[in-house]
Amino acid sequence: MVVGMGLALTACGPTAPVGSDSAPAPASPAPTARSLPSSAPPGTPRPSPGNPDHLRLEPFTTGLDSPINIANAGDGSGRLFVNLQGGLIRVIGPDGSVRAEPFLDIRNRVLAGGERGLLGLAFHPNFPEQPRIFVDYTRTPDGATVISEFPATAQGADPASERVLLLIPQPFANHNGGQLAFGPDGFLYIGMGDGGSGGDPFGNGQNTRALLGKMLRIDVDNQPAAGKAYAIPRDNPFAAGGIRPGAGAPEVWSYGLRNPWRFSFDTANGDVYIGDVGQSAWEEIDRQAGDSRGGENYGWNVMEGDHCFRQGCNTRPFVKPIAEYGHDRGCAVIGGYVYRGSEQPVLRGVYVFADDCSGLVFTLQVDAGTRTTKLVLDSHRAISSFGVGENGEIYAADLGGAISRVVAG
Ligand SMILES: [Ca+2]
Repeated sequence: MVVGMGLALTACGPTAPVGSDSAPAPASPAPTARSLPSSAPPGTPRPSPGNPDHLRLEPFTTGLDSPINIANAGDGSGRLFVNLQGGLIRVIGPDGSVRAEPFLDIRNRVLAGGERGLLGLAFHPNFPEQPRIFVDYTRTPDGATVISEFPATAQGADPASERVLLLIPQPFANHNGGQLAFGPDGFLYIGMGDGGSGGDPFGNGQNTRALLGKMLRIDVDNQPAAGKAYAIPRDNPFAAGGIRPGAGAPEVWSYGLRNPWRFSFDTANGDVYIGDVGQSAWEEIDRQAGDSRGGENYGWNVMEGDHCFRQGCNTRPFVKPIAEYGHDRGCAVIGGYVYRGSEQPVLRGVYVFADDCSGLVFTLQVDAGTRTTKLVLDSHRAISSFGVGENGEIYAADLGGAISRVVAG
């Protein structure tokens, strides 16, 4: 558990950082106390072309205080921007060096610990011409989710110029979602958990009028809608131009989610991959096709993974996961990315994801159409998030403080 800031996750259980209510999982060794078994000494040529069935984590940087999100600015600088749970954004140079000055410091307004903190970051897709960043955090003192915009230069964002776009009350401390990402359509997608506790006691996942238990989609570029700080995309499923106008909140894009802690777009085709953290038995990956019109119902809290959560349920109305694994292999899925970089051709079209509790890393060969989950690494790390650099390389953050590049073995 993360008890205050700065402590590595050493075991996992009822208050795991990303939302499991399951029984405790095996403890992980201290992440930094162990060298990677397959790490080559410096200067050793990397095996080529590499083995996509045995990934490893190549050290990139260390010493960060509970890193939980990785983003890039798309500005040609080659930098990574890493959210620290307590409310800082750190800048990592292309050589792995950590800049002393934070990019943003909002520790004074972030409530952090457990599953709370500075959870998400997205640069405007036209940054720096559009000099704005967007963050998702749980605020002090009540833990409500705040989605905010800050003006930003290449050097940093001004904490005094926050503009709150969306404020979503959180009934419990856990299941806050937190991922932000712009889609190829230019809209901002927001992952929201079901509000917490266990079993979704308020039924938020299936309530299309609630903003909890959802993927939301908003427009941050056009004239705000009446009473809102953002515009509503006309073709959102419950908006005027959508498939079921008026049948839900206009911000809702898809629903039936429990805790979509991390999701990503496949840059090749716009498909969306959602890692939805399970309750007590099943962890799942959901996929939404790039040409979707929204409105998918991913099943929670009627289904958990591909199984009835409510006994004897009718499974037909729901979009089933493309992959799942049981709690014999972990307790909180960390959704990842489809590799579309150029340096490791052997990984092209491979979706990489992990489990926070067990440290296991998995892949799906999505371009090959397979739904078979393959175990590719036992990392012994508390992986909190994946991210991609501007070069398309995939990086992993772990709560022990490291950022590593994911490479074929
Ligand atoms: Ca589901």
